[in-house]
Amino acid sequence: MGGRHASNLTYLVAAADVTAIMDVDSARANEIAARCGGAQIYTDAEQLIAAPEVEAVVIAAPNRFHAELTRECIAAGKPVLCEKPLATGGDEAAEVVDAEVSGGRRLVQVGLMRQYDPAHIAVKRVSDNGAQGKALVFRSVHINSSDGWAPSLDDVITGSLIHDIHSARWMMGDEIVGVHTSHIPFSSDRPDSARYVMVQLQFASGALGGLECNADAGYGYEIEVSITGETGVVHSSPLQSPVVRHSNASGQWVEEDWLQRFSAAYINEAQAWVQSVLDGEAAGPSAWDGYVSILVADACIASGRESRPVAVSLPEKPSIYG
Ligand code: ISE
Repeated sequence: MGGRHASNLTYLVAAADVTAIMDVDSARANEIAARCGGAQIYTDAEQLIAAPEVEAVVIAAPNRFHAELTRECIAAGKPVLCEKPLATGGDEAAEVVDAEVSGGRRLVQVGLMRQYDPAHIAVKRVSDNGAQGKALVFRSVHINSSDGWAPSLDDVITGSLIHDIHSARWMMGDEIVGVHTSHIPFSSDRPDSARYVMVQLQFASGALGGLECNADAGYGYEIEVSITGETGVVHSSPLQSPVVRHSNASGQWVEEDWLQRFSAAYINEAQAWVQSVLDGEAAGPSAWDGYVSILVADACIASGRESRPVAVSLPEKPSIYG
């Protein structure tokens, strides 16, 4: 992801230059720096964050470093785009929110990039215009391929379904107040693994939601979202590629992974972030959105482990988040 963000910021996003790269893999750091026109290589993330030539920071480190590095950026007063998840748990995410609130202004955008995906935006726009009546049910289907890696229930929820949790909140304009998780393990001797996860959502308005994730579909990568209203349904096309008819056959290319499926969303996300840096006002998915998505994810994990519905209670939203 760091390499993709660096390329987007160098070649496809206006008004930004990549001036510094840090990676524990020095060969990869040098390759990306060369690709970005000769950025300065750092071996220490804190030094990169503090560097005067660095005005804003993208964090695409392993998840366990996200919260700490984001707090470092906040302390340095530098805008930061932190890849999801914001943290590895609710308490750690709350510390990021507290640091930002203490500073008195938003500096953090979280990499919940579906908010910049044209297909998701179109579904939300149609639902918001009210043509289908009141929104009753949100659904998402997340088809992934794990390339032989058998993810745990925690991995699937915090690494994959975290996107769908944010989509549910953002697209419905509603808070999630209850979850109920079920899953199918990869094998009976790995009960904590998760090949298929289903989560039922309850929203504060009384609306319902359903999230599904196939962690190892074996054929490609697909994402579909839909909102059912009182008089109709609006849903995205699961595949973005054109339909090809040839030799008495018809078909579509199924994307390989999220980098292919969301290539435009990542560019739109980075351009919006750079514009927010220029404007001096953070926008997009906030640290609060990142925090709430993790609180919901933690509830989904508890529900799956204990095979019971789990309520989600949210603290009061600080005023800096609107
Ligand atoms: C990956 O880390 C992502 O963020 C993708 O957007 C998601 O679809 C995938 O399941 C995750 O593993």
